[in-house]
Amino acid sequence: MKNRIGIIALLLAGAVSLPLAAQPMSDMAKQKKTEQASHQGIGKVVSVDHAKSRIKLAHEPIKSLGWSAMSMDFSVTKASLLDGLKEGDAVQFELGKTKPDELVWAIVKIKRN
Ligand SMILES: [Cu+2]
Repeated sequence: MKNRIGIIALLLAGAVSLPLAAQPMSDMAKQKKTEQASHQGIGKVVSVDHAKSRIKLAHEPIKSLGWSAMSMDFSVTKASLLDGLKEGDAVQFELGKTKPDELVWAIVKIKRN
């Protein structure tokens, strides 16, 4: 009798935990896809750190990442991407969501009203 209750408990635990275990896996797969994808952003240069190959941008919402508008730092793949960029410039940029930072691999000045 005790064994049977144990087996029923195991079956119940399995039935409950399986769907829960499947959830994070599909989220991880989705997240990996997002990280590899390229995303487009528009924003304004807040500051440029040429020595560290970093740029702070006040960007508009980026729907493909689910981001609202904010100011944040980005690393760039090449220091030369930052050449000619200065505070206040309007820019269009392309980024990937990587660890530990979002990485900008293309950035160009744009004209905005
Ligand atoms: Cu952001």
